[in-house]
Amino acid sequence: MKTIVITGASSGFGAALARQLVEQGDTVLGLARRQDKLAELAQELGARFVPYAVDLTDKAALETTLTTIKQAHPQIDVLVNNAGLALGVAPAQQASLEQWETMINTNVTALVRITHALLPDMVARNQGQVINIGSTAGEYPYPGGNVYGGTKAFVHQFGLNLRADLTGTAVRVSTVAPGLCGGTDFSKVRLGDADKAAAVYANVQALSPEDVAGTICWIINAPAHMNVNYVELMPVAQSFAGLSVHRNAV
Ligand code: 8X3
Repeated sequence: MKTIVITGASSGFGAALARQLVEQGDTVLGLARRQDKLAELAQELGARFVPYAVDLTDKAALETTLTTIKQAHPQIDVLVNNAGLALGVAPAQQASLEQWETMINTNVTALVRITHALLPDMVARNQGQVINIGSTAGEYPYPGGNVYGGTKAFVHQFGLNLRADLTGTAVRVSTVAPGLCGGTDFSKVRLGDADKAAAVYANVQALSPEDVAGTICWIINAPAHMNVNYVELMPVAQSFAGLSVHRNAV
């Protein structure tokens, strides 16, 4: 039975994963900003879900929470860096700098800080696992993806580079990169509008948070000698649109 830290645990992939892990007997330390959502999940899942309300972009608050976690749970077996968000779909030349910075602060800076805090103990014990949530947006560019896709490309490469540094240890690192996935607040947050968000998933059988959580569970339960470097998931309904060519009217 493992002790597993999940960021962004109060909803979406994080909550779905917490449910599956508690169900299989693991203990989940769930970090999220929304205290009320965390409390609801704690009520549902019982003592094996331990909530930690914290704004991951607040450096001092995050440090305090991580210190508390490490004191209470000296052995963290798995870190799932799930918290992340997309804000806006405006082209780069019209995008909000504040939104760009918010995405970088959560998707990159917080992920790096948490990994930096928890990785050394895993290496010292020669046992542990880091699983980062990437995105198809980190592999395939699309209009309006600018900084969001950039942050996820960072996540993909950071995971591979961690593996390079961890050669010779038993610590594993994986990236799970989902494509179109419904049943979360992702598009509502990105587009700032419930109707526009609903339209993204209209008449499409998108991935579900449970699909993504099941993949993460499979990685966690994989044999200790096996490292899943990178898994990309898409619904069958999603595919590639090819490269665009702009032709000047002559
Ligand atoms: C989310 C995938 O396609 O909505 O990370 O950008 S997509």
